[in-house]
Order: sequence, then structure tokens, then C-alpha cells
Amino acid sequence: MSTKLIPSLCPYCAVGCGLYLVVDKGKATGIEYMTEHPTSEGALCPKGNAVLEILNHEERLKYPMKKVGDGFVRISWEEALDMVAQGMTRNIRKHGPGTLGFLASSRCNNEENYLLEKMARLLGSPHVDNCARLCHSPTVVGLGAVFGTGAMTNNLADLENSKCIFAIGTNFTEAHPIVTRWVQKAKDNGAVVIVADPRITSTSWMADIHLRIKPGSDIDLLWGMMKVIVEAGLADWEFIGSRTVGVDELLHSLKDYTLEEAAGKTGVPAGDIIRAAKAYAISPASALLYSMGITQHVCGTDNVKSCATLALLCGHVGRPGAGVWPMRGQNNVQGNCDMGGMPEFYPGYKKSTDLETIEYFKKGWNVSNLPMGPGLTSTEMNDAALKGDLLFMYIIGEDPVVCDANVKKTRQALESLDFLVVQEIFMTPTARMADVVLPAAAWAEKDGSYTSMDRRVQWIDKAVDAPGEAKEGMWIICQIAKRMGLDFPYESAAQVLKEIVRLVPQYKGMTLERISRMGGLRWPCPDEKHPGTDILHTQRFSTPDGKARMATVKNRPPGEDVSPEYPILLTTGRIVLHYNGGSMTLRSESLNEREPELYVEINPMDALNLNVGQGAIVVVTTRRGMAEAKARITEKVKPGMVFMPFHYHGTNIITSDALDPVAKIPEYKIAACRIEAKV
Ligand SMILES: Nc1nc2c(c(=O)[nH]1)N[C@H]1C(S)=C(S)[C@@H](COP(=O)(O)OP(=O)(O)OC[C@H]3O[C@@H](n4cnc5c(=O)[nH]c(N)nc54)[C@H](O)[C@@H]3O)O[C@H]1N2
Ligand SMILES: Nc1nc2c(c(=O)[nH]1)N[C@H]1C(S)=C(S)[C@@H](COP(=O)(O)OP(=O)(O)OC[C@H]3O[C@@H](n4cnc5c(=O)[nH]c(N)nc54)[C@H](O)[C@@H]3O)O[C@H]1N2
Ligand code: SF4
Ligand SMILES: [Mo]
Repeated sequence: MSTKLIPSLCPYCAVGCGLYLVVDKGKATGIEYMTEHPTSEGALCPKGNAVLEILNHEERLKYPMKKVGDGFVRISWEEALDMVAQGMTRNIRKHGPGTLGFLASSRCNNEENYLLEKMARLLGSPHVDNCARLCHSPTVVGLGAVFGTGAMTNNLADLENSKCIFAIGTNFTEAHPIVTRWVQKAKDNGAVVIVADPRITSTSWMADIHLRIKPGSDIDLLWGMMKVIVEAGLADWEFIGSRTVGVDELLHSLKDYTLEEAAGKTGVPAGDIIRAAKAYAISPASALLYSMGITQHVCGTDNVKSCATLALLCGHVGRPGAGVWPMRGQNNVQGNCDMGGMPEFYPGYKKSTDLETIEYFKKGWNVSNLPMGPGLTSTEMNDAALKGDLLFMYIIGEDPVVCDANVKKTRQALESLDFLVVQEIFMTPTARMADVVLPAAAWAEKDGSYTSMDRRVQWIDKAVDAPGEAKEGMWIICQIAKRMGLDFPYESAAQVLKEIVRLVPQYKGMTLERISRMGGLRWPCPDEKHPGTDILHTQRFSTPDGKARMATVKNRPPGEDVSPEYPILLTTGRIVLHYNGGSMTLRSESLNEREPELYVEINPMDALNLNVGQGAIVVVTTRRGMAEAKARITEKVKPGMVFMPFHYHGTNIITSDALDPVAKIPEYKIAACRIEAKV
């Protein structure tokens, strides 16, 4: 029997669903459902079901290439790696290591990400970031500030134990479809489901109460709810008194705040705010789920803090079914952040601005010098490149030319670099801008661990060989590091894991054997006997004094508002069949044939005023540019607002790059636009 079943993971989102790859004569020929997986129980969404179309796709990158004129020519690995090392060395010598920028990939495993951020810092550059910047950076800093840890408090399956599920700014039925099963189980057990989303979505169809909030007004909604809860005597004073600080300031500010103000600013009827607030407060265990509708705003960090504060006010943290569930994005974005792939942190969320951190890693890595942070965020790297302060970039598994906000600026930034190297599995628009493109092994072609959104660290073994001359990410990084004179003696991912376990406290008890078992282990796992942690903050928060910090923050207006010239509000987001920049899903026939092109959802009233018919091609224009899309006329969006998915190249030409001042995340969820029929 040459056919083998090899346990693996879905390479898309942070739910971390398990699956088996059927491998026959060294080739992946099928998938089998992994019914014993604790989160997915054998289920997969359409993207998970279509993974083989991508793994075996004929357009996978197979050889290293360099740019010649407008095209690329195949070169040897030797030449490619030498070119990268020369590019780095040239810029370090001329202008110092601060001119190097690195993007670690949340699609890659912990071991690759650890090695990349270690290499960046050993070379003297503090500028390493990942796509969490565009996503949950407000969670890392905002939830971190309130709870002491910026991670999901409970696990996904624990949603089943909730009696009230409040989903604010998350469309999990499309973005994290397998989570729907756990919410449905809770609903079957009598849980109330509340959804706060400006649009009608497949998630809002599950809701008992749908709060159709005006985009960007979440803090007002949360304040309205908190006002109701305090006035109705539904706050959990015992919890607040023993486990939190900061309530006095909150109460003081709430005193002058009225429900009418909340209703006015959010557009949600006061009666619905009351119903939602009471349902959330009185249930014995309430879950608060949030995602990009909360984080992708200029007030993203404050939005997150307000969500966490609502949970604290009702004592809904630290128990089964009660907690805060940031719905994280990529399959290993949690792990990438854990590994220090952010300029604010070295591995294990050790602040890059603390001398103690620098001393800890100088000792741990046996080196005499390391850069203090914070380095530049990915959004700031673009500005630095435009100013000539950043000259070299090494981008692994990220597609900023499609996914950044206001991509015209990103293009200009990458064009102004002295040298760009992109490590990819497909020729993306970003890779097309590179001086050197390095072909990488995909998830099933390498060993390593991935950390799902509920802190579950799962190891998978290599199942098949990479196509052509494509190489494992860690091999590539080590080869470059060695050329730069660094001591990178790693022969295997298992060896890197040992170093991670030695230096990252949350992963301390994680052996290869333990995280290879079905379902892996959940951090924090402080020693080799520890079973991993299901629920955080059961007794104390991870702050120095063990108490959570309630936040009092007021809403700020969006980065831009509608005007006579741009009278319509544009919001962007996801659909179930496509994934981020689309490098993978747009190449899947089975997915793409169902959603092949960019569209814009327009309310029938607006369509009538604009004289646009169903299926007509329209031009959507913002202060940054224009994009063409097919009109989809639907009640799912209110008048005065339109929605575009961002998986097709075009949407981010027009999105706004106004930033949250703390997390530096762009405001993908709000731009002012105008719409015209294409002539
Ligand atoms: N199919 C699919 N799944 C994915 C991805 C994908 O591209 N495709 N990407 C993955 C990644 S990287 C991430 S980060 C996650 C993201 O997952 P989600 O955050 O769930 O996805 P989005 O569609 O961006 O946004 C969620 C909802 O926020 C709503 N919203 C917009 N503005 C506001 C607002 O001001 N307030 C409130 N309350 N709601 C608002 C939108 O209408 C939208 O329905 O999904 C992951 N999973
Ligand atoms: N308008 C709008 N724009 C958005 C958002 C939005 O809601 N609206 N959301 C933002 C969010 S939340 C995010 S996270 C970003 C996502 O932004 P990106 O991270 O840039 O998006 P992806 O398309 O997932 O890019 C990952 C790349 O990794 C490659 N890849 C996959 N596996 C491997 C591997 O094993 N090795 C290597 N080397 N490469 C691999 C894929 O081919 C893909 O090109 O987009 C942001 N952009
Ligand atoms: S929910 Fe996420 S992890 Fe699960 S199959 Fe779908 S894309 Fe993959
Ligand atoms: Mo994301």
C-alpha cells in the first residue's frame, strides 16, 4: 500500500481546522476529514475543501528568479541567495542596519517566523512586522492593555457553553465558517445571539437582535450598553471590586452620557440597545466576539478596549462560556505575533522598548548587541521607504501591493527601495515588483507548528515535496543568515522549536511530541507536565498586580467623512469563497467560478438615484483613485453605504490609509466615495 494519510492543517484562517492529506507515491491526491479534531470535528469550509487545487497548482513558483528589464529570468539558488546577501550588506555598509525592513508571514509556521525576526534583530534592524498590523494589532495592544494579554480568553469550542453571544464587527459565518457550528450549538441550547454589523450578513441572520450600527460608532454603542447596564443595576460589582481598577473614571464619564446620544450616533434604536445590553448582562455566561469591524478604524485600539471593558463591567471573563474572543485572521497570525514578528515585541511579547528584554535576548542568543524598539510598523515602513530611510525589504508570504490600504502609495514605496526580495508560493503583484523572487515550500511541504486564534499550537509534519526547486522557508532564511555571517546552525524545524521553548515563556512546556498529538496544546503551557490553558484570567489578569484596567475612551470621528463630492460611505471586507489578496483562492477553479469578479453592493434606493441597474459596471471613486466593479443591488447595505470585497485587485486602490495613532492600523472599514455608471 503506497497510500498514506498524513495529519495536516488547513492553510487559510486562524480557526486551525485539521484534515488528513492522502499521499500516494509522494503526491497529495486527496483529503480526508479529521473527525477527531477538537475544533473542526471533521468539518471544513469551501476553502479548506479546495486546498489541493492550490497545493498542486501548475503556477506554483518553482525556481529562484531575478528581475531583468520588465521580466524575470531563472537563476540558481546560489546566485539568488548571494544577491540578497549583497543587497543587505550594501545597505548596511552605506546607511546602517536601520535601512532594512522585514515582513514575517502569518501564513508560515512559528519556526520560520522566529528565525526571520531573530535574523532581523541580529543584523541590527528593529523593523520587523507582519500582517497583524492590518488586522489585530489593536487587539495585541488594546486587549493587552486591559487584560495584560492580547489573546483570545477562551477556546472556540467553549462558545458552546455561552448563554449569550455578542458578535460585534465579525462576520464569522463567512470569515471563520467552522466557528458557526459552535455558535449554533449554543443557540440550540438557548443562547441569545446579538450581532452588531452595519450590513445584513449571513452572521446577522443568526441573530436574535441585529444592531445595524453606523460604521465607526461602536464606542457609542458600547457606552450606550454600559449606561443601560449600570442604571439597571446589572453591573457585577463584586467582580469589578475584586478584579479590576478604573471603574470610577468610567462611571464618572458615563454619568453625563445618555442613551439618546448613543442611539443618535449609532443609528440603532434605543430599545434595541436596551434589549442587547440586558441580554448580555443578565446571561450567566456571555461571550463577546469581535474582529475587523472593531479593529480596522482610526479608533481601533479604543474600540477593542471598550469591548473588553464591557465584558469586565458584567464580570463575563474567566469562566466557561464567558470571555472575549478576538476572531483572528491568518492560520498563524497568533503564532507570528507570539514569535516577536512585531516591532513592539521580541518573542513572547517582551516589550522591545525595555532594557530587560534586550538583556534577556542578548543572553538567550549569546550576542553582545541587539536593537531596542519600537521599530517601524509595516504601514510606517512605506513612509520610510518613500523618504529614502528604508532601502531594503525582505517580504515573506505577504502581498502588500494588493492588501495594504491605498496601494498606490505602497507601490511607490516598494519602487523607491534599493532592493526588494519576496519569498512566495505564487507570483503575486508584490512578487512582480521584486529584484529577486524566492520560491517557497507551502504548508504541507514542510515541518513546523502553527498557533490558531485560540492559542492552540499544532505541529504538522511534511507530507509531500515542494515543486521544482522550491525550498522550505527556514532553509532559505538560514542560508541568507549564514551569508550575513550569523550563526544559524539549524538543521530542522524541531531544533528551532527547542529554542523557542527555551526563550518564549508561554511555550515553555511544549515538546515536539506533545504538540504533535491531535489538537496540540494551548498556551500558556509553563512546564512539560502542564496540560495547556483553556481559559485565561480565571483568578488573576496578566497585569503586574493581577487586575484588569477598565478603559474610559471616547469615540473619535473616522479619518474621512462623506462630502458633496464623495457622498457615499464605502466599507470593505470578506466573502467566504475568497481569501485576502486572492493569490491562492483566485487560482482555485472551484472557488473562482462561483465568485469570479469584483463587485459592489448598492442599496436599491441609491441604485435608482444613480441610475445603475443590476449587473452594470460602475466606477467607484475616492480621494485616492478609482476602481471598476459590477453593481449588486441589494438591501444588505443601507442607503448611503456600499460594500466591496477586497480579494480582487482594485478595492485597495481606493481604501483610506488613515491610521489608528496607537496600533497604526489603516481604516479599511470607512472611506468616502462616489459611484457612477461606466460610460
Ligand atoms: N473567507 C475568508 N475568510 C477569512 C479571510 C478572508 O479573506 N476570506 N481573511 C482572514 C483574516 S486575515 C481575517 S483578519 C478575518 C477577518 O474576519 P472578519 O473581521 O469577520 O471580516 P470582515 O468582513 O473584514 O469584517 C467583519 C464585519 O465587520 C462589519 N463592519 C464594518 N464596519 C463596521 C463597524 O464600524 N462596526 C461594526 N460593528 N461592524 C463593522 C462588516 O460589515 C463585516 O461584516 O477573516 C479571516 N478569514
Ligand atoms: N480593503 C481591505 N483590505 C484589507 C483588509 C480588509 O478588511 N479590507 N484586511 C486586511 C487584513 S485583516 C489582512 S490580514 C491583510 C492580509 O494581507 P496579506 O497577508 O498580504 O494577504 P494574503 O493574501 O493572505 O498574503 C499571504 C501571501 O502568502 C503566500 N503564502 C501562503 N503560504 C505560504 C508559505 O508557506 N510560504 C510563503 N513564503 N508564502 C506563502 C500567499 O501566496 C499570499 O500571497 O489584508 C488586509 N487588507
Ligand atoms: S474555517 Fe478556516 S481553517 Fe477551517 S477550513 Fe475554513 S479556512 Fe480552513
Ligand atoms: Mo487579517
